[in-house]
Formats: sequence, structure tokens, C-alpha cells
Amino acid sequence: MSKADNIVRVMSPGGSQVTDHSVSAERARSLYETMVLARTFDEKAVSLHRQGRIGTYAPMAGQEAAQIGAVAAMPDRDYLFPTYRDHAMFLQRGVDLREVLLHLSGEGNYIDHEDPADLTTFPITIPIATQLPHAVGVGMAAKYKGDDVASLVSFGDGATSEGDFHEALNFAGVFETPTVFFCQNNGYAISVPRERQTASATIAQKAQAYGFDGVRVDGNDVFAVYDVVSEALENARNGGGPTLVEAVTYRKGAHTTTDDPSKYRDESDAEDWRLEDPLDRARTYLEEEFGWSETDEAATQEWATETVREAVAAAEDHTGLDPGEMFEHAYADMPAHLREQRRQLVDEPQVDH
Ligand SMILES: Cc1ncc(C[n+]2csc(CCOP(=O)(O)OP(=O)(O)O)c2C)c(N)n1
Ligand SMILES: [Mg+2]
Repeated sequence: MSKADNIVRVMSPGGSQVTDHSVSAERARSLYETMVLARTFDEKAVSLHRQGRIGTYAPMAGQEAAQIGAVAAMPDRDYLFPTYRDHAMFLQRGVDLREVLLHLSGEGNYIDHEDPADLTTFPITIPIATQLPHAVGVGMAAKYKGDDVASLVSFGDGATSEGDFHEALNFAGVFETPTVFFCQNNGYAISVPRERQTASATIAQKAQAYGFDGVRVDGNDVFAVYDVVSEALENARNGGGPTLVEAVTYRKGAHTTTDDPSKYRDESDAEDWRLEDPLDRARTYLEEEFGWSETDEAATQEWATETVREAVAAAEDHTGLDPGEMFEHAYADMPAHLREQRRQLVDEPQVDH
């Protein structure tokens, strides 16, 4: 049996451990706290979109363990290539929440403050799978230079149907690049279920065709994801070449704030363990192993709510955008209806319309 046929777990879905695990109390708490922050942020972002305060948002609720476990395994010097759904990856990476929100409201992003020479957290990509060849290229460059780094690229199950996925894995296999391909298999690519995406039994097994290991991990088990990704990154840095990690998880919410999943999916189709909340599982583990109390829980929830509230206030205090600018650069002679709109918005905004 190859590694790709098993699923790696630390926590059993119903609670308690299935494998020996040596995570420290400090790390376990910190991973859980970031998961709570991510969930709180996610819920707030959905409501900010509903109120017209940010643009379209791709919720990640249900995928916190996969995203946070993977990034927690990365030293700062390793390169991260995230996607449009990876907000929790940014939080674990230490990117300021205010910056994440500014980006979502169309006002630049953290990259604006980065010296390109220090850039290790790349901007999100929206075109599916285009970031995979980039991650391989950066890994190849690092290998040529003899740098002790690896790159981790995140993508979804749908991305595995793109040419870029196959080209990237092929190159990585041939040139043994220090790349971890981190697939969050959340069951759907918008409305397309995993079964319609590929006839392979697993996504992890695809690695075999390119000459390297694929590993399937329970993506709702933050400790298992952390272990699997740590090992894959270490192997990559030590000259062992790439690994494909399939983190099996479930998107609890909609594809984006402009989607209605009730039109195409029935949650009873997913295996029960995939529907189990990754936060509940981590909290149960903390309670069983480290005496996590109701007071700890209440304090964490309060801290997360307050941190998100402050970040929203800080982002909305930012006055970088001039609303008048949206009327510029399109017409040499502005049509009458736009002149009227500009008058209402820019010239006489106090008038009641
Ligand atoms: C090249 C390209 N084709 C199509 C799209 C439209 N699109 C946006 S998200 C998405 C589904 C991607 O699914 P998956 O890779 O499973 O990631 P998930 O959204 O589930 O996280 C598609 C087809 C796109 N962004 N880029
Ligand atoms: Mg998907």
C-alpha cells in the first residue's frame, strides 16, 4: 500500500487521540487560538460583504485546520503561494488583519510594504493553478543558489484539472525541486463535486505518476496537517524533492459571497468526519490533553472578537481611496449620467438623494 492510500490522523473524529503525538501545550493552544481568530474573521468578513463594506469574499470556514496546520509548519524563510480562500494562512503567517481587510476592500495589500528581496509570502492568485509553476520556479532557483528553503503552494481539488498543475508536478519531479504541493480537497470546485473532477481514487495518488510521494491527511485535524507538512518541507529542504499533500476537508459555507451551495450540494453526501468542525475537534483535544477550560474558551473568543473589531476599525479609518477616481480614466468626454453620479457622490455628497 502506498502512502497515498491511507489517511493520516492524530485526532479521531469523535474525540481523543489515534496516534501518539508530542505537540506541546503551548503550540496546541496557539494553533487553536489562531483557528478561533480565523473563524471569527471569516464570519465578520461575510457580514461586511453583506453590508457592502468589502468586495466578494471566499469563506474558508471548515478549512481552518488545513490552512493553519500547513503554515504553522513553515519557517518564515520558506516561500508561501496562497489562493483567494487562504485568509487563515495569512493570519498564521503573521500578516496584519488590517492589511487583509484593506486588500478585500480594494485598497492595496501587504505586498506594497515589502522589499521584493524579502518577499516570502506571495500575493493570492485567482486564476486557478497559475501559482503552481511559480512555486516550482522559486524552488528551483533556491536549489541552484543552495539556499536552505522550500516552497509551499496551496490550491484546491479543482486546480488538479488544470494544465499548470500537471506541468508543475512534472517539472518538480524531474528536477527534484524543494516544493510541497498542498491541495485542500474541500469536495467542490464551485458546484463541481470531486467525483466529477477526476476519476483517480485520490488526489494524492497523482504524485506517483510524477515520481514522488503523495500523502493524504485528514485536513480537519490541525495536528496531523502540521506533522505531514513539517515532514514534507524538511524532506524538501534536505534534497528529498517534492511531495503532494492532499488535505481532505470540507467547505462549510458558500464558494463565495455570490454563491448559493444549496443549489448544487447536499451535505449528507459528504462522509460524516468531513462535516465535523475542525475547531470542535481541536478544542476537544485541548480539553482532554491539556485541561482547556470554559474560562480559557471564553477568553479566547473575547480576544478574537476584539482583535477582529480593532482590525475592521483600523481598515475603515484608512482614507487612501478617492471615490472621485472611479470616474476617471474611462472616457475623454464623460457621459451625462456619469457626470450626474459624480456630482452626487463627489461634488455634493451631503445632499439627500
Ligand atoms: C483559470 C481559471 N478558470 C476558472 C476560474 C473560475 N473559478 C474560480 S474558483 C473556481 C473553482 C476552483 O475550485 P478548487 O480548485 O477546488 O478551489 P476551491 O474554490 O474549492 O477552494 C473556478 C473554476 C478561475 N478563477 N480561473
Ligand atoms: Mg475545491
